[in-house]
Amino acid sequence: ILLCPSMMCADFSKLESEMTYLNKANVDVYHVDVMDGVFVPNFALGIEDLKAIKKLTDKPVDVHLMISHPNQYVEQFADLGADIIYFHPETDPFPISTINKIKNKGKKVGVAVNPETSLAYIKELLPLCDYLLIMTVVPGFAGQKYLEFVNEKIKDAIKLTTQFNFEVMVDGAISAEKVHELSTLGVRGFILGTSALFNKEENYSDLIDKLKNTEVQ
Ligand code: S6P
Ligand code: MG
Repeated sequence: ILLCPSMMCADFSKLESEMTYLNKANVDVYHVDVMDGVFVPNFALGIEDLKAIKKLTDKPVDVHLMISHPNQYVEQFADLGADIIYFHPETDPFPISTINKIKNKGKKVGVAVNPETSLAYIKELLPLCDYLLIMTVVPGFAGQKYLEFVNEKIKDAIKLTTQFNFEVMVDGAISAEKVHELSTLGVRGFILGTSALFNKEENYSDLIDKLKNTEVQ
């Protein structure tokens, strides 16, 4: 499984020490939430934050673009060193062009979908993406409640992975129990925020080791 710390939940007043501990823990991909206050009613990380995170690690970094007009910005994020670029087709009139821009930069393509977006809505994109990021909360804020109705879509998406070449990732209120339950179903990656990783008594390495041990053999 891939475990991806959601960096908007980290303490940015001590980013260097946060990243030192996360780097030592067995995390796989740093998850950088970018919000524009338009597509979602909040602001989160941006270009300067991505640069700082890149400086502090050699591990892969993704960007989750919760912004309008992602087509205009994906190349800039690729140039800044994002290894996986997730965009929301709900806000993109040119999703195939966006995918091609990401691919031409040699980066991995991630399609991110809101809880209410169906797989039918993105059927043309499924054969073209490397990762499908299924939101299990309405994007915008950390610390929300897991939306159980999305489980049906997660199961349907996993079935489609036999036909196409993408992996299923989940983002939103992912607890240790959810990592266990969903990895058993075939979900590959988990974005970890306040539910499983940040603001806990236990250190990052121990938390991550425990989560990795829930992996299906
Ligand atoms: C939400 C964002 C997510 C959150 C993550 C936080 O808009 O895309 O990546 O940061 O869901 O995790 P949690 O466990 O606090 O919901
Ligand atoms: Mg996210």
